[in-house]
Amino acid sequence: MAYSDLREFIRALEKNNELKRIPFEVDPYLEITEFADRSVKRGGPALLFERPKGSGVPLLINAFASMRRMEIALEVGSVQEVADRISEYLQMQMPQGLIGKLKMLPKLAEMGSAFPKIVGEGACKEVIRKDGFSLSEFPIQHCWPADGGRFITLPMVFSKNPETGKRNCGMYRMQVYDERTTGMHWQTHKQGAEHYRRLLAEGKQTRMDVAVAIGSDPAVMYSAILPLPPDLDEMMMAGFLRGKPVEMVKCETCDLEVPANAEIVLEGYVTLGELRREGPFGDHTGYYSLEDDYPVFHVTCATHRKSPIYPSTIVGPPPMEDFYMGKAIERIFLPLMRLQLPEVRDISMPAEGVFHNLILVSIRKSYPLHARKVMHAIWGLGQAMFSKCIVVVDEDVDVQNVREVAWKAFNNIDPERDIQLTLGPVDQLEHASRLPSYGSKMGIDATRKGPGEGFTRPWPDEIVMDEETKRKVDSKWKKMGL
Ligand SMILES: Cc1cc2nc3c(=O)[nH]c(=O)nc-3n(C[C@H](O)[C@H](O)[C@H](O)COP(=O)(O)O)c2cc1C
Ligand SMILES: [Mn+2]
Repeated sequence: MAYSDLREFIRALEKNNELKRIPFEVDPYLEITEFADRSVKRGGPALLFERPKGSGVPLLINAFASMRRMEIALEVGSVQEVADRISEYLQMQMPQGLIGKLKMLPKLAEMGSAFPKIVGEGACKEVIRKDGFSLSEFPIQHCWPADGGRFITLPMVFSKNPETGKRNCGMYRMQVYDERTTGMHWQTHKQGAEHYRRLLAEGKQTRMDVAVAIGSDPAVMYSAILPLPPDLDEMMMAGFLRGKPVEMVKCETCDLEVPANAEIVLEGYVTLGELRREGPFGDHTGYYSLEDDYPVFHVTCATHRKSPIYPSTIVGPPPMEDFYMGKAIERIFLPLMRLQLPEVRDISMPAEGVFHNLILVSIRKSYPLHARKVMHAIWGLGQAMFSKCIVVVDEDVDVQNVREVAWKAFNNIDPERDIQLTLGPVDQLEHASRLPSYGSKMGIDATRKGPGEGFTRPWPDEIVMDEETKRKVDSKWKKMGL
């Protein structure tokens, strides 16, 4: 019940034969990437590099890189159990109206006694270093050949909303510039960037406190990537996921709290208005994301366990570790999406669509242009707004089966009529749009059309063999030894 920290998770992976220790020296400069990439593509285990070149700190990678490992991380037999748990809470007292339903989200966490707890001390403070430390002590990967440098790839970045005081935790990569300075790659649409913008607009202070935790129990680490509504505390969601409140400790040098069980904590600040070139970085699109200007994180204090473990990941041509993390999000968030869009039966984000490029949706269609309504709703729904292409099919199509979707969707569309083009915000990693964060989207209505949509021709039936013939052939088939 509820891993106490990263080490306990590592032990669980090991017990399940899902982790391999690498006792010899491997270079965090490119080499670890090649190990991790090959391993994930071949369905191999998580890897614990005990001797990363140039550092005394072991490096863990691919800890979430399969559905089985996601299940171990979330302590379930199937990720669907988490979705079912959420559904149960949602069904307990269905509130009325959209606002009521959104208000239900914090309730969810409350019911699981998920509120984080502030505690006086934590293992993350076994060693406290306000001077004489360097980021170069950690085995921070240089992931791909044309990367702009070394990047911390699995950080939990904590900040506070200056207006509401609410905490946020997001996973935003950090490029190492020197011993105590990194980039802070929170993209425009993310909460860290929103906090930064508000503080800058207020004009009352010159710095924004930021704390970064690296390595914690898996529910806490995973919560950093969840597309939660703004001001919904990821630590509450983590508490709900692990079934036990997350223990937080106050930082030494800034007004923030971090998970007490963290392996490594970097405390510091971002100077408002200070930007620096960040990237390029071999990204989860399978392409290098281009250089751009991002805020700079100054580390004022590093705290860590006596012998910390540094968790990392790589992104690149799919599928990678983040695909499995995203697949679990797809399952866990479906009940929440269905609060507002009950007509949605299932959704799927195939690996090749790298999350934002493609989402397949099956719906129970009830009225003309229903598929368009669903598209527009998805384009207005949290981070689903990034969806570049949405394919909407009828409920009898299994969206987990990409071949079935392609077969039926291409059969069913009259392209001129069924394609919806629109403009909207696009993921900052999108490289094909005419401007950064500004681009078009395409929805394909591949549902069956009816007279209400001006379609009066008969619609053909799908080909299915009758049961009697199948039975007859079953026995003859066996007789033939086929
Ligand atoms: C491995 C990994 C790396 C990520 N890197 C970034 C990043 O550099 N910048 C970013 O804005 N989002 C990144 N994300 C996605 C965010 O973590 C995700 O959108 C999260 O929901 C943001 O949280 P927020 O809504 O609290 O800002 C990454 C996700 C993963 C799984
Ligand atoms: Mn958030």
